[in-house]
Amino acid sequence: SVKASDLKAASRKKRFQDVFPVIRDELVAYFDECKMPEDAKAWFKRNIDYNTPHGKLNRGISVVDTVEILKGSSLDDQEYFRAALLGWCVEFLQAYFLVADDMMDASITRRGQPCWYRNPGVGNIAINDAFMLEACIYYLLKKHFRSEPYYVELLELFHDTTYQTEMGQLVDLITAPEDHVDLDKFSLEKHRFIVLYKTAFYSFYLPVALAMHMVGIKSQSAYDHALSILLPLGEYFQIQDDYLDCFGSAAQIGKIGTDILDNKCSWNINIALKKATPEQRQILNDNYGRKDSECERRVKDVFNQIDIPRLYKEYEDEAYEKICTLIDGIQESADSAEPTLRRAAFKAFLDKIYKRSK
Ligand code: GPP
Ligand code: MG
Ligand code: MG
Ligand code: MG
Repeated sequence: SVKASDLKAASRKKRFQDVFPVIRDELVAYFDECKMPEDAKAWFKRNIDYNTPHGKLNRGISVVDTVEILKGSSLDDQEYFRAALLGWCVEFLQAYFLVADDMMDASITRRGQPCWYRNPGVGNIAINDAFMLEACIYYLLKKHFRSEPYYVELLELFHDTTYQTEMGQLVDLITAPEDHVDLDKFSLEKHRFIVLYKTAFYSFYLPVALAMHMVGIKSQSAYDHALSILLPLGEYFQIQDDYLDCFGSAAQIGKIGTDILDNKCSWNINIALKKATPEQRQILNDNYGRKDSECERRVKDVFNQIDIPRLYKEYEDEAYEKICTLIDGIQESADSAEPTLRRAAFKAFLDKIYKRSK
């Protein structure tokens, strides 16, 4: 049976998606203003349409959800559009990262379709297409938020989180050299650093902080408090991503996992290294990070012997408990001059990802 909460989530997603063509048309209209050639305009539109709207949209929708919860009442059409526009800016940032990440990770599919760079005639043009997806963010912010008192805060937030994500991506990449496998370089501490930077800031802190600016929250301690909950939430999310890379189904996650082939410092390998017998460790040393599907299979066999799926379920329960405790620590004060943090905003975000299989 279809649950009422699923129907509600579906209609919220639909409302958010309905904003997308409006935003896309604004971006494409600027190409007309600039007298860009028709073929360039068509390319840009195809880039946006292919790479931006087909994901789960959790990050984007969370901006809207959080604005509503913090404001404490539903949004009128204009408020909804502006919150959704900020949400779509997060989705443009995500699109930019993914187009580039798939080239760096030599991935095959994304969101159930070929990675953008693998489309006929695209190839390295995808590098410029990624930059253009990023540029869309600042075009939209300028057009719609330039006269807001928090405009500079929005700009800084996007710039800072982009920088943090790139710092995390740097460590992710240099910890996974293509030509030299050294599992001694991996550790759960290293993994934690990578995932906080490459994922948690942009996927969790950014959407909530945008919403906080929109409803007029100025106190730095409120942002710090939000961060202290959203970083563990982001860590949990990326551990799910790492787990699903190996144990999820491609049909569900919409992408074919590459972490073993790519020599990634992922959660699975770090847990396996902690538990492996000397014999298993030798198999991992000999087969991890080799661009060979037979080697990949041998690594997966060891992961299964160690029962990573069971250890993951244990981790997931612990992480959920820990994050709930953090959320419960929020003091909701009604008599404050500006809106304050709300437990429901964080709970909504947590519930979107708890026990996800895609
Ligand atoms: C997720 O890593 C991190 C990103 C997508 C950020 C990329 C950052 C850039 C600066 C390009 P992942 O490779 O595990 O993601 P996925 O599994 O979706 O490929
Ligand atoms: Mg990747
Ligand atoms: Mg990557
Ligand atoms: Mg991954």
